[in-house]
Amino acid sequence: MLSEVGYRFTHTISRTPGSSIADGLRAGSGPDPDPALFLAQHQAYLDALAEAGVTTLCLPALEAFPDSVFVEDPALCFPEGAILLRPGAQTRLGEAEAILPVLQEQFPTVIQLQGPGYVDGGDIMVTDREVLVGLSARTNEEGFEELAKHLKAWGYRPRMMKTPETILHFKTASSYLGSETVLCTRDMAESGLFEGYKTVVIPQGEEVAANAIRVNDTILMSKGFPKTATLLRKTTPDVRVVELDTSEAARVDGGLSCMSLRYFKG
Ligand code: CIR
Repeated sequence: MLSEVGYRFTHTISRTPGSSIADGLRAGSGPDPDPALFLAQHQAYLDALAEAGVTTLCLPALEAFPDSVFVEDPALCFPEGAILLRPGAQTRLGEAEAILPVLQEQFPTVIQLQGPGYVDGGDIMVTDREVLVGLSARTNEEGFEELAKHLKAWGYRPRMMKTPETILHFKTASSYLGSETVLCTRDMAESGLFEGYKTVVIPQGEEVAANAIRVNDTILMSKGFPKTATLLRKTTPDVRVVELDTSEAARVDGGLSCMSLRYFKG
């Protein structure tokens, strides 16, 4: 197991947002994302990943699956291989089958969860010492148990957590920053979920900024949250903080982590 498995990456896989993105799942009832603007923001995201030192692979849009740009949810990737997950929303389960051939091309080993449980990648936080899995409306205990069996076989330490009820995914409100540090909302920090980790607590009113990603020596965060940007630059001075516009992904409850599978290939 790589000692910096939570943020040291050489490769990413993403998927172009389709024009069906307006049919993506969302809890609220705000305006639809603008497909052209989403595409431009997605390209800027891919450029920022490349700038952070990874080789990016971007798959063609899958119009039949409006949420398929959120490629983090149907799979989980490690240096040892990939695990095909079972997304917990009915309209998204087929995304796993669609990405399987790509994973089989990229990884010598691909494990496929058989069910009947469900796990969304957005509920999984890989830190440098364990794999935290938050139970949610999309991830259940049976899914966790099946995933945990495979993680343990590769030497990882899975731990079952609870995603707070008010949010979609565990990582909607938290992100791993490396060096045993988690960026998270005040609610998550105070819930005790991250006992044993250092926490960087998101300033009030900027909760959306909690979904960030550390990729090598760069943190990608959403634009428009100046207090969080300042806080991150102060608390992680050796890491470059890059702000990206994620307004269109946010309209369908997505953020930065959701738009890539990140992994290390030795
Ligand atoms: C969904 O509800 O599944 C999508 N509209 C958003 C998924 C965001 N994915 C993530 O947080 N990993």
